[in-house]
Amino acid sequence: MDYFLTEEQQMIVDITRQITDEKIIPNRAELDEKHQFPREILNDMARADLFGLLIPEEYGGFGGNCFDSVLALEQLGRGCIGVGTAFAASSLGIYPILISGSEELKKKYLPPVATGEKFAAFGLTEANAGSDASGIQTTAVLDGDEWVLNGTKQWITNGGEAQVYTVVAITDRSKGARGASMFVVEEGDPGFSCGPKEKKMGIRASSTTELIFKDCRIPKDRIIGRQGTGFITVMKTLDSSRPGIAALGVGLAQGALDEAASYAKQRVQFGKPIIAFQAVQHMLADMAIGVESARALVYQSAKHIVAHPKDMSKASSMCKIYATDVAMKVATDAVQVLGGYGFMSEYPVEKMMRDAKILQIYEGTNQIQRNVVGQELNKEYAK
Ligand code: COS
Repeated sequence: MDYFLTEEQQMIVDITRQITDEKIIPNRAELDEKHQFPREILNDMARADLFGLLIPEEYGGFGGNCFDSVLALEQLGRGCIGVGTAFAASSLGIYPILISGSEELKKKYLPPVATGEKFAAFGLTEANAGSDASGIQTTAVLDGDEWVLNGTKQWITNGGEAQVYTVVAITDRSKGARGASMFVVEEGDPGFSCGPKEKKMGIRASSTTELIFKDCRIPKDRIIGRQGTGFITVMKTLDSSRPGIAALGVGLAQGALDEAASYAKQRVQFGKPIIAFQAVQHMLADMAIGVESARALVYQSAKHIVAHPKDMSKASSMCKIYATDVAMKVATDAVQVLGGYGFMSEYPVEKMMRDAKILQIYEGTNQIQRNVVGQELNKEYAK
């Protein structure tokens, strides 16, 4: 369907489509098999200025918005959401600085991330704080001119590969959600290390590790925003980034539909290509309806967020839920259309099905997202 993109938006699609077709698709199986971080592809993306997409021009970026980012991530997701996640996690890592950081932090950290010279990562989750994000245990205590961090973050995307980490820690436990603050931690800071790479069901091209803080000392001015505003920054960060996860879902679903439809045209059984059988046609039709309706909701949600930045939670969660549930369903059905071949790793749909699962889990499970939508509806209908 035609979404009447502007010339600039079409350019973003064209650049990311080319990188996906030429660099990601030919290499995705090997990256998955070797659990290999896609550094070369990310360097290609840096040369195409993609890391600056969301960063304002005054800090060396392209000055794009949520809709631009959705267009880029959809294309990358069509190729491999492991690569797409590594790319998206760098934006996730700098959102807290963009949203709440001081001018000094912006000037120091945004330009090298915009050029792709440095990668970023976002540290929230802990062993006992997943959906219950305000239950984190990591602490930060002010000691003279330094903050001292202690604790362990879990399942952090780009862990061990990033140079800039935005991390949330408790600065005053008595204040609940208002007692958390965010900080910038750099690779090489004393007392900071990353654990080994986790072994995962999918998105194996992305790196996932613990972040370990043992009396990690960082300068006082690395706090992001005011003390006590960390949880709010985290919530706004996730509201901003979830449409990107939704876009990875649209891309993955489109890729799975493409594979299923082209297989169904060439696979002959009972003397006919299987696309001639209504059972297969109906599956493909439902997949296409899912992809197109998810795309429409993601695009519209992104446009709403650009126009109404103070009213993003519901749109962000709605599109994340819908597009990632569609991605899981379409990838599963694509495996079914390919039958036994779909179950084999020489066809890409098996990887797509494994990869799709994380979309329903990370950046807030789809169950928590339904709570967010429900709470927003509760507020709307109280008016
Ligand atoms: N934007 C701005 N502020 C927000 C907000 C949002 N989207 N959501 C909540 N807040 C504010 C609330 O207004 C409240 O502020 P006050 O202290 O002034 O009242 C504060 O944050 C606490 O909110 P709430 O009481 O709703 O927090 P809960 O502890 O109940 O948690 C959920 C709310 C479950 C929605 C939150 O913990 C969450 O998003 N969990 C999922 C985390 C996640 O995505 N993890 C993935 C890790 S990153 S890959």
